[in-house]
Amino acid sequence: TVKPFEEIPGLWKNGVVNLYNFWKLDGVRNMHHIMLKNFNTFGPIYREKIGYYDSVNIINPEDAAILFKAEGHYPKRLKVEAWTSYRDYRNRKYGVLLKNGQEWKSNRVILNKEVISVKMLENFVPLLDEVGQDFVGRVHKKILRSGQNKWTTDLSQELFKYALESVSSVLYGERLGLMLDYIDPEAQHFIDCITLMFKSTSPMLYIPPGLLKLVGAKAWRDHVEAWDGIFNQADRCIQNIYRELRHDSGSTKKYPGVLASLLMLDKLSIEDIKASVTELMAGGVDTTSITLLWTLYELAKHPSLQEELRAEVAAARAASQGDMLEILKRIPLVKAALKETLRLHPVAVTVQRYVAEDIVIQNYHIPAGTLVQLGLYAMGRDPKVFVRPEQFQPSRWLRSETQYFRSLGFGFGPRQCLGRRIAETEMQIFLVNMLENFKVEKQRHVEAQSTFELILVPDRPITLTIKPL
Ligand code: HEM
Ligand code: 2DC
Repeated sequence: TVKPFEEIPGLWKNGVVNLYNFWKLDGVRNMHHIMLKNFNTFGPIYREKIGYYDSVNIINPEDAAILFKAEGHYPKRLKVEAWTSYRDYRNRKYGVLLKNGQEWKSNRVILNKEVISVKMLENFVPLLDEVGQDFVGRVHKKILRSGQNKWTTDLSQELFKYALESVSSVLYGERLGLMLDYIDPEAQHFIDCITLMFKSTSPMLYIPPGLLKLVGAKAWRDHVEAWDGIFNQADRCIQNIYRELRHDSGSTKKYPGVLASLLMLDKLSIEDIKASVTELMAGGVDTTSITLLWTLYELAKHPSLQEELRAEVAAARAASQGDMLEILKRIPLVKAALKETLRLHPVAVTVQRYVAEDIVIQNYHIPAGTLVQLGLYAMGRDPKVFVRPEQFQPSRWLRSETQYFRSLGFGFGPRQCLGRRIAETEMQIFLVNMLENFKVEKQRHVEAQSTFELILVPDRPITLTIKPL
């Protein structure tokens, strides 16, 4: 017989006491480790309440399948109140990230065609490849200037610029020029604001932003300042395109970018377009850059694997006469390496849904409306789910090992990451270009871990050495 909801193990009876203990343990930055510990203590399902954050947590792929089958027509993930509060405070529209229900669906369906459909790849790939080539050029220059025939550096700032340049070129069909020596200070400010925005969000998962605003807390002030910077910069970019479009209304055949396509399509209001394009621009920086940093880190730790990837890329290039769209169809191991990176170093610590209907997981009844979280980080490291999970082995994704609900780094279903196609393509193109030109090495002793700053990021600078082939 099915056990009642109240019997799910875990600490959920006193949210305030739990919040106090959580804070003492520096729980905010360790939320992924605490989840691991909780699954060890309570088993594959536990309930938790910290502050006002009340959830049921699961780890098994089979249970993930049950969760996503109950997500309904308008899947809803955890409401990040800091983000909605800012928009309410400044009277800005929610984009697709924050909308729910029918309004979310109608916006999302239109955005899907322009942003995540496979058809768009032929438009995106040339734009992204140009950025990839410019990145290679920039690295060559740095190596030359060092006078040592190598470049040793913490690449994160360079990768932020690569990611922003990439997503901007797809959104606006224009380059920002971030691969140059002198970059627009506004663009650098935008990058800093995104990092601050994520960082200042995490405490507000547990303490309502309304309260922090009331007492004038720093987290809230930082958060407002960060989003203000993000919206100002995005507004400037959007205004530019809007003005250009009025002057010559898209007469040329050249692909004009996501924003101009949406404006010409005329199916969403300008305010809706602005809101979602801003979210895409902000969502497109730290996510892909940090994933690429982790990938380079793993490839530096595994030199023979790095050679295997290089050989695959060389063969793909030869078989495709240099056509990048064709190359991308011939690099399964590179794609698997990115999957493997997201298994060990996911950007999102969980994927969550408020379930639309009553369900049964691990023989417990879970009523409709409950917030259920799949612990992505914990699942990726669970030996019951992945053979030798501690090892970075891209080939596991190419063997017959079952993949059933195991590759969820971008979420799942109709509410999955809207930027997924851009992210994947941008990262693949980055790796192709880098592998063809450079070898990546690291100092033996530094072992980086994840730390939670709303997204999971490396807990220390990752210093890599790049050498020409
Ligand atoms: C949502 C991961 C890159 C924009 C999400 C979600 C995840 C995710 C897990 C939630 C999905 C769900 O609830 O099922 C990632 C990862 C990335 C990445 C791992 C890179 C490695 C990007 C990029 C963009 C972007 C490059 C923008 C170009 C968005 C947006 C949503 C979203 C707008 C909300 C979609 C909606 O609610 O309908 N992402 N993301 N992401 N992501 Fe990404
Ligand atoms: C953070 O407990 C931990 O892709 C919380 O590009 C649950 C949670 C809810 C929503 C998740 C968030 C976590 C991590 C960051 C995600 C976000 C949904 C979208 C966002 C995964 C797991 C992200 C990074 C978007 C951000 C776009 C935005 C800045 C405009």
